[in-house]
Amino acid sequence: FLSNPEDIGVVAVGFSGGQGKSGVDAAPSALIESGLLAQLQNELNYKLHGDDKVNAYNDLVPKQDPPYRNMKNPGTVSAVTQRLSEQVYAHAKEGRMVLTLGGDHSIAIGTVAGTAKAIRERLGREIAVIWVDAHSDINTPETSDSGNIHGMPVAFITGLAKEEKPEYFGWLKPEHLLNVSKLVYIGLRDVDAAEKKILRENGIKAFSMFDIDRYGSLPPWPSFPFLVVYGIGRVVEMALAHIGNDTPIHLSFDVDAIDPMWAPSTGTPVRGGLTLREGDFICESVHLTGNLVAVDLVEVNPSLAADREAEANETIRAGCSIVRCALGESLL
Ligand code: B3U
Ligand code: MN
Ligand code: MN
Repeated sequence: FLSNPEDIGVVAVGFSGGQGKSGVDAAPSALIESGLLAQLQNELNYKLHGDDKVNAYNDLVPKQDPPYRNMKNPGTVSAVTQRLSEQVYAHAKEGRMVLTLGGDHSIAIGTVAGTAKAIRERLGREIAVIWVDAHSDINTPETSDSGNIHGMPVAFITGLAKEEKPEYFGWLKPEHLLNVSKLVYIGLRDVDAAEKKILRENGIKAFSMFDIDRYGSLPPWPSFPFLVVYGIGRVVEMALAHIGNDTPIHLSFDVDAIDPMWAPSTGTPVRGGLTLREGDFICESVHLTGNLVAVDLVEVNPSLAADREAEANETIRAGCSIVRCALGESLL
């Protein structure tokens, strides 16, 4: 194990400034109230560190925060992710696995920066990131149509988007960054044309929903034609092979990777996604490597639901399942 297997640092991030819809800031408390942390403690026997109070970072919100290089709320997101990177760093430096409950996906600028730096210092190793998402979140400020920073975190943590000004992500230093060769995506199905170009030009490993389907196969036994072998197993195998054995893994899980059938309450749902089982399977497989050093769960938005109660609860349940699987719950 690359982190103390029993110790988890929890950071609850009630932040929505990386995109335009309110409500995603209420996810950490909803997840916690549904019993997630209690289960980790009482059923999975983890020792939790850090308070279970939700960080709102209101002290960091500048009075005015005009767009910069086309980014919305740039000063706020920069300041919040910088503070978050320090919180995550402090846990990871102590050898704890870090669980971050978001919040929109812009917060991964902070979480990945924090683990990358801590693991470099503690183990002298570069981390790998498995980014599970319907979207690739790799727009640069210039390629983004929306200006929403939750569509840009990967560009910042890989250094593909550069900025000198410390108040606008210039605080990101080489020790915070992720090597693009150590990044792998699973679940993509809504990728902007400019993002596809970035993925191609940088040779970034990505498994889309199409890949998950096409690596599935019919069984070799003609008498059981109803048995299909699903592609997720092979995709996860290839993803793990790409980042290499015994590489510390940061799992950044956007709940919108899961099909809206199970996770409807999210800012930008996209149909044709992972089944809940496939999402859980990814997490279980990553847990089994023994190399997991950090998990983010982001983009749960309990207030975005046609039938508020039922859909929000389903999405929270899906999020809790994802986290528990990443922490080994379902393995015997
Ligand atoms: N690629 C689009 C849409 C998007 C990205 N991430 C989410 N939506 N959740 C953008 O805004 O950059
Ligand atoms: Mn995302
Ligand atoms: Mn997404």
